[in-house]
Amino acid sequence: MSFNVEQIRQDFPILNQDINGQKLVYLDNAATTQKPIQVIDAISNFYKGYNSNVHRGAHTLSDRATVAFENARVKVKDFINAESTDQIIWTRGTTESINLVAACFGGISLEAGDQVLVSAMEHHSNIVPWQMIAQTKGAEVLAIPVSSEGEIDLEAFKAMLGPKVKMVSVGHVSNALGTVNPIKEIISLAHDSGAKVLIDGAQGVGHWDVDVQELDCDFYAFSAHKMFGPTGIGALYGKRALLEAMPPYMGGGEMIETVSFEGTVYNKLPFKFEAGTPNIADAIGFGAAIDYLNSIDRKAAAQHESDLLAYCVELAAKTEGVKPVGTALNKAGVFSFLLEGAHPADIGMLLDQQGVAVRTGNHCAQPIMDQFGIPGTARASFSFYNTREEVERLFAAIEKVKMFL
Ligand code: 7TS
Repeated sequence: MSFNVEQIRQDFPILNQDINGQKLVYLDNAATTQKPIQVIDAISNFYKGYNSNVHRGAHTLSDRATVAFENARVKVKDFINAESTDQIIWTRGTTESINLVAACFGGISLEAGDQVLVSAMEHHSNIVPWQMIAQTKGAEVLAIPVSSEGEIDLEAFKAMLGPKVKMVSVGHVSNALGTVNPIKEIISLAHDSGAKVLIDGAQGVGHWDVDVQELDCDFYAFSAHKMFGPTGIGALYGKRALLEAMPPYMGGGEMIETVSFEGTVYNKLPFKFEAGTPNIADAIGFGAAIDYLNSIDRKAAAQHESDLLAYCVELAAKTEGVKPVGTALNKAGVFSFLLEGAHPADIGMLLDQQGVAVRTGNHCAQPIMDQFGIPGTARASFSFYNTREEVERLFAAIEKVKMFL
């Protein structure tokens, strides 16, 4: 296994195009990563060759679809080292995974006066579902303080823990700032205090190995589209005892064993949480994305991303007017920044005119932007298919933005 960025780029046909007259520089990987041809082919081959509904056992195509669909679940299970495929629930993505836990686990575990702790830099999808269930239960959602560098204040966190805290829900990596949180320590502290822990892995699992058993998290939520797979599919890992104790999320076909007006018996795990015809094609595409990740040297890929970030920080320091937002010691390949005298939306538009795609705004993390007293940032986020030349293109484009403004 070797890692060669030029070779890797051949797998991503979308990268090889001009945008607004310039070669595309795609630096919006935290929003969604691009898809390798292997994933695109897996989805296309499903529709061309064996599209059929699953778990019906009705005919050969249905059997083929079921085998591929369940095989994808095995790939996800192995990828995060879950104990069993029973503990891998297909969802539409991180957002749905967190909503499921908030509604179903929050529904049975939260009582009036209880507390849910999230960090102050969470994505909205790891804040709002907790607020929704807390409101119906008379519980409250409290923010664990985050420093001006973008690091969770562990001392403050320890002080907040206590018998009222039933759930701690934090991101593996902040999408807005790039901070890699000390989740192992957070999980262990929360457990010592009797709380359960959900890790929002949207920005984590695509970048380096995640072992849910070693982490000992109670839930881990993630999206395929941020790890080179398709949109509309993701997964929730949960500890078996918790998933068993939780009621279903939605009712319908697939999630039942028997239905009668006298009483319905729910299906076993994982199907209890999978009402309706699932997203079969994209689950298979997700499996292909995992095969792809397993086929590259992931350690070298992670090192490459980290080198790109370091190069970006180095060039930023030499560029007058650029102010990084989020300077934690342990960071993933996310560079959020402000440019003196420019609104983030204008930066994004002017970079786009030069073929450079970044995201601007509050990155669905409004509370931390409010804390910093800014409306948002421009954000370049790197993947292993990005190059040093592309980082240089970003800063050359920023120089032009400065001239325009
Ligand atoms: N959690 C984090 C940390 C995220 O970065 C995102 C999406 C989500 C949850 C929600 O994931 P979804 O797949 O269910 O939408 N983050 C971003 C982003 O940074 N730019 O666009 C989406």
